[in-house]
Amino acid sequence: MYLTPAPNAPHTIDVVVVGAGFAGLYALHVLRKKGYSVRVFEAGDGIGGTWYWNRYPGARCDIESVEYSYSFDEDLQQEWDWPARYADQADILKYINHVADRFDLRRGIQLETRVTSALYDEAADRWTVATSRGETYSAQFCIMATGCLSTPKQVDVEGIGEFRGRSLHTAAWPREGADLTGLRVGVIGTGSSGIQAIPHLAAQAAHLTVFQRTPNFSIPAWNHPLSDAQRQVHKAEYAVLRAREWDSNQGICRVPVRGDHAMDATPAEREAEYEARWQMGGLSYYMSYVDLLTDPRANETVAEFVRNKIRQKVKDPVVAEMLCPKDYPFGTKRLCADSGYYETYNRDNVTLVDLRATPFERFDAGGVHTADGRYHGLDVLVTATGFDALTGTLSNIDIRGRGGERLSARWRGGPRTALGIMSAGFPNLFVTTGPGSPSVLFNMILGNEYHVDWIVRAIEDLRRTQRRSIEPTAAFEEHWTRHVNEVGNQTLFTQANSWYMGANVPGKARQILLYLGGFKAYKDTCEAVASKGYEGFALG
Ligand code: N01
Repeated sequence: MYLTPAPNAPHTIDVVVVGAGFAGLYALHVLRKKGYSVRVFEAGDGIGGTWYWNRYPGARCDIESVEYSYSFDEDLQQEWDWPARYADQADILKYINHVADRFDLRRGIQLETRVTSALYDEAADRWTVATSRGETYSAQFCIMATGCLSTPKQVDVEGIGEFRGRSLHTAAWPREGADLTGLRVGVIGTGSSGIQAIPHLAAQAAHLTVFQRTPNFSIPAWNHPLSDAQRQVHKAEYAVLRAREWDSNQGICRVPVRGDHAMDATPAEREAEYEARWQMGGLSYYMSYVDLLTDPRANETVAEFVRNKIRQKVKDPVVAEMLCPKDYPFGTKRLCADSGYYETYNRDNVTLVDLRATPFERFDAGGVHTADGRYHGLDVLVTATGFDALTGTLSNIDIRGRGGERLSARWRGGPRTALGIMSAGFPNLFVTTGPGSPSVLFNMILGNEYHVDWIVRAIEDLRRTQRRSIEPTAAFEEHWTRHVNEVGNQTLFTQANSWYMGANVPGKARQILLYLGGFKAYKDTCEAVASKGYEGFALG
């Protein structure tokens, strides 16, 4: 509870949470149960974070829903029925809304409110948080539950503004949908969003032109509805499944996890393994041989296996080769899970344009000229160009810590964090699934639960020991940032121009944004830090 402040005085609360996605809702739930006054600010006019904004046709989770769901409440697990193996965007949003109602969270959330700044007041050891509605809040703690993929990257193609047809971004799809029936549609971007949307766009449009800069590896999702019997089996297995997830590196445990090396296997054994993973579908290759993402020879064996699958699926051999990724290692751009993606190129109304061979030359009101002299007339241009991931949203908020130092300036050469949760000079400011944590390489829902639990334990420990603040030492932050980079450099991830490397946004520092040592090692470190009285952190 907080008292209504005098005019122009800030509202005084314990914790400000920014973002009402999976992390923000869980933070609100846990903190409120422990008696803290909390306010969650959300820019959208609904809750759900990434699942609120990304409502493009075909948007669907690429982790099985029985795993991609909250684990913190057994009753919630038992009462919720997932309709399909991989839930679509609408069903995930329904689930999030159910959680908000079930735990009475809505009264703690302020929608259509963007946090514009967070300024640290050193004398008071508090954050002054300003919102787009002109309010200010004074809070002892700030939790940036802003998500990893929440600032869409607009397409950076010169002259694209000349196009006068309809423009749509997959991460800002109209709530009422977009009827593309009978229209000439172009799509730029063949990452997870594009690959999920393209079969749906092709089914509606009169003609679909896919402008591809880099092909991606995509594995069939083999999505299917779940029967009551299957749901009952899942519900009975939850306790065991969750225990395994918390003890795993990826937090995905419904497929076998291997610990051996592809290069120790015979070609026939590898072929059998890759075929079995193909039949399991989705992201299961990440749980296959441990050397796939560290040894280029091992990586090439699986890359060629998947390329051959593409060649088998796509009838036109020229188009098939255009769709085969060849200039970065398999899995170092996030694998996609698709439903009928490659088959879409067998349709008569779909054209694939290779932008590497024939780049855009000039947009005009009705379409675009490419370097081979062709003109592509378009009514609608869909951009599926991704996000300024992990750091973009935080940089867009004016966050200033000790001495007025801006977080965006401190991170200009690449983010520097302790455990991916805090940054030196920014006391009591926490980030969930932030840069330098396993983040998107671990089951995101569990990763958010883990971070919220760690943060709330730190807040409780401060209260218990009558301290006011926690902040990493510069030395520990330096150590952790170096460690994240050293581990990253032992993998093949650094060879791809991916958003994992910050390489998708012009001008962004190229640095691995994720901790690649696996969740198990990461969790052990976080637990050791906490149990040693927050070793590496200064308690004020
Ligand atoms: O974005 P991306 P996304 N000219 O960055 C292209 C999660 N997600 O929204 O590779 C031409 O992957 C760019 O080309 P290139 C998931 O973690 C999950 O698809 O830079 N092309 C690339 O093809 C995913 O990894 C789910 O050469 C341009 C594409 O745009 C993450 O979100 C579903 C260009 C961007 O791909 C991001 O996926 C959807 C330009 N100027 C998303 N600029 C599921 O759960 C960019 N591109 C299933």
